[in-house]
Amino acid sequence: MRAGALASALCAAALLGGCTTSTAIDRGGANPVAGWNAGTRALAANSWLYAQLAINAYEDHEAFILPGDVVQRTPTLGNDDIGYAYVIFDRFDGDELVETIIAYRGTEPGFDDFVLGSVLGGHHDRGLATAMAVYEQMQAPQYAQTSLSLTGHSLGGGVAMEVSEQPLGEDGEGRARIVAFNSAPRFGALDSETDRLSIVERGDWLGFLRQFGNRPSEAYSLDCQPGFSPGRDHSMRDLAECLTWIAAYDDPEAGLSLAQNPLIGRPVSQTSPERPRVPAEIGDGVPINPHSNDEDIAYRLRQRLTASPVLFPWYRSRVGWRVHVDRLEGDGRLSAYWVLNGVEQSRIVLTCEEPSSIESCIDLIVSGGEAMVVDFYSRPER
Ligand SMILES: [Ca+2]
Repeated sequence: MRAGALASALCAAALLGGCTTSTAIDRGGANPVAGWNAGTRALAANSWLYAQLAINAYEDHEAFILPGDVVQRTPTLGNDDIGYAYVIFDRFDGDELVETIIAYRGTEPGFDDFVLGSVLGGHHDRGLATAMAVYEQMQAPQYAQTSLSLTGHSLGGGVAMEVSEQPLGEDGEGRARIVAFNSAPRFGALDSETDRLSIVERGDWLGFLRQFGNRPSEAYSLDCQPGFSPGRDHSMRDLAECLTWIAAYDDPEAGLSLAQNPLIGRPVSQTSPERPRVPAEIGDGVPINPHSNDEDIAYRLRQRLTASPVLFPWYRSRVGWRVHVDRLEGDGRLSAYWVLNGVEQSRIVLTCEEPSSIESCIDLIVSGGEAMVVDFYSRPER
C-alpha cells in the first residue's frame, strides 16, 4: 500500500473530522521544464528563500550562504530552558527594509521537545510573544512598507502555524504570512484570511500526524526524494535544496543562490540532466551593508571595512549592520550614518573636499563604526 493510501486509510479509520492531505503539485501539469511543471516552479519561487531561512535557524553545518540583501539580526540565536529558539532576518531591497522574517527553529524528534515544546504549547506561547514583540516594533512609521513573515521546519513550522491562529496586535489587527515546511500538525482553528503555505516532502514521517490536524489554506507536497523514507524525507536541507534548484529555472535570484551554494545538487527525483542557469559571477553576502551614492566612496568604504579586524568578522557573518555614506551635493560634505536592524544608531556630517581627505573621512566613519560595534556587543543586557 502506498504511504498516502495507508495514511488516508488510518485517518478514515480514526473517524476524526478535519483530516487533511497536501496537494501533490509535481504530478502532471503544464509547461514542464526539466520535468517540473509551471505550478511547481511557481511554488518553489515563492518558498526557496524561506526554506533556506528555516534551515539556517538551526545554525549548524547545513546552513546556506544567504543572498546579500538578507541580513540576520544577531550573530547567534538564543536557546532557552525548553529548547525554544528563533532567528530574525531582515530582507532589504536596496536601502528599503521590505520584509522581516522570523524563523522558528525546529527540534529533533524526542519526548521532551514534543511534550514540553509542542503538546504543552511551551514553544507556541514563546513564539507568539516573539512575533507580537516584532509586530509591535514594526508599528513605527518607518516600517509602514515592511511585511512580516513567519517560517520554520518541523516543530518550528508548527509553531509558525499556531502563532498565526491569532492576531499579533492588541487591537485585533496584525497578520503575518506563514511558510512552513514538513511542519508538525496543528489542531487550532485556522482562519481563511491568513496566507499560510505548507510544503511537505512526500514520505515525511510527520505526514501521518498531519492527517489529524487542520489544513492550511495552501498545502502542497513534492517528491524531491523518490519514494517513502520517513526519516530522510523529513530533512529540511534536502527540501530547501530541491526548492532552490527548481526555483532557479525561472528565478535569477535562486540561480545566484545556487552559485553561492555549490553543494546544492540536482534533486534525486529529477531524471532530466537539464540544469538551471547559474550566473558566472557572484557577489559576496554583505552583512555589514555599505551603501553610497558615489562609486569611488563605495569602493574605498568596502576596502576599509574588509581591512578592519573589528568589523571584518561581522562582514562575513550576516549580522544586521549597515553603513550609509553619501556625498552631499555641491559642497564636498559627506553624510554618514550607521544602522542596526533598521534602526539608526549614529549620524555625522563631515567636510571632505580634497581627494586625500576623503580617505581620512572614511577612516573616521569606519573607526566610529568599530567603536559602536565593540560597545554594542559588550553590553551585558544584550
Ligand atoms: Ca519522498
